[in-house]
Amino acid sequence: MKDVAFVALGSNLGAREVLLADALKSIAQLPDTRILAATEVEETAPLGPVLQGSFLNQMIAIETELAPRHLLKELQRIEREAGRLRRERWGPRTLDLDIVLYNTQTANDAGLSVPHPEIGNRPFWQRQITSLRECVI
Ligand code: PH2
Ligand code: MG
Ligand code: MG
Repeated sequence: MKDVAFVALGSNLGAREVLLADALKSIAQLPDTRILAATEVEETAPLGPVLQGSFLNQMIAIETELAPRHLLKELQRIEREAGRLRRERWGPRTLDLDIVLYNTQTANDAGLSVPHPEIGNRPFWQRQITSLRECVI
């Protein structure tokens, strides 16, 4: 059965707009996965403890047959291909792809928490979720 997931895209290092656009293309090419809707890209002030440059953030709704763990694996591969290095937690990154929601499912194991634990702390995610829900449902 196909599931609907919301995936957040973020970048605050390098050619941010190009990195987000390329990520969208890579996600569109995942097996058994289709992009249903995408929000505008917005510039957001960095949240969290690290002093760093501002982010470009966007969110997409996808329909996918990949289970959450498999989707996460593919998203991490796309992050690596975008030159993502895992250095400082919460630090600057070329590309961050986070599963924010996956249907009504919840998961809470190593490296995979769904809904994303930061969902309540990011006003731009709240806006993006609302706007995607208007398109998708
Ligand atoms: N991601 C973080 C830390 N801080 N701030 C903004 N504005 N946007 C992000 O995507 C973001 C952040 C860690 O994932
Ligand atoms: Mg993140
Ligand atoms: Mg992440």
